[in-house]
Amino acid sequence: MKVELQNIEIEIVKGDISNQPDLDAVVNAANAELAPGGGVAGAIHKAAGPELYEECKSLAPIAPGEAVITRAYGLPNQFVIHTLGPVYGKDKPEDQLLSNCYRNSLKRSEEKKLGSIGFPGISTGIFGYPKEDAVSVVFSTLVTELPNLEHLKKLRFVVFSDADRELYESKLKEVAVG
Ligand code: AR6
Repeated sequence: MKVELQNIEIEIVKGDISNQPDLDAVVNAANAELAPGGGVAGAIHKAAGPELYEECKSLAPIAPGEAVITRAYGLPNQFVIHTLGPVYGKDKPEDQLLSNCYRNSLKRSEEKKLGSIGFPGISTGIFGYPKEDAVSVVFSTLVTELPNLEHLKKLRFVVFSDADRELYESKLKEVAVG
């Protein structure tokens, strides 16, 4: 699904965040140490190779809601933006921290004048954030942030299952209708 909002193309795609060759940057659902882990972080570090963690070490640790940017090494993108989502039930207020992840990732992207970025569902895997609630936070943040984006032309949400794709699509339709 593809929708244009305020001159930015918003896409929902089922796929692997570590294999999005047409995007300038992909976002990593990182851990505080910016180390390779499971899920998204595992896939990103595996595809990028060990140099990524070497660069990450100098930027860690990060706090929930923060985002930092590195080169992408073996990934087919220019940059990786690493953000630490809240652990659901532990890091509070979780909705604000999750919103900060998206806002700060977009800030890093704008600082580098990037034209395209891909996001996974931050916190919705190992960190346990309920998907419906997370997607509501994602789109309310997006609506607030879109007017601040000068360089971004394409924003892709990369989801891992058909159920997640349908959830994102139904929320995006609500936003697109207004
Ligand atoms: N591409 C796109 N989406 C994916 C992929 C992939 N390759 N792999 C998983 N997902 P998670 P978190 C989905 O657990 O909850 C790590 O070990 C997945 O279905 O990667 O923020 C880190 O080191 C889920 O919906 O991130 C941290 O310790 C979403 O992406 C911790 O897990 C996020 O799942 C971060 O946990």
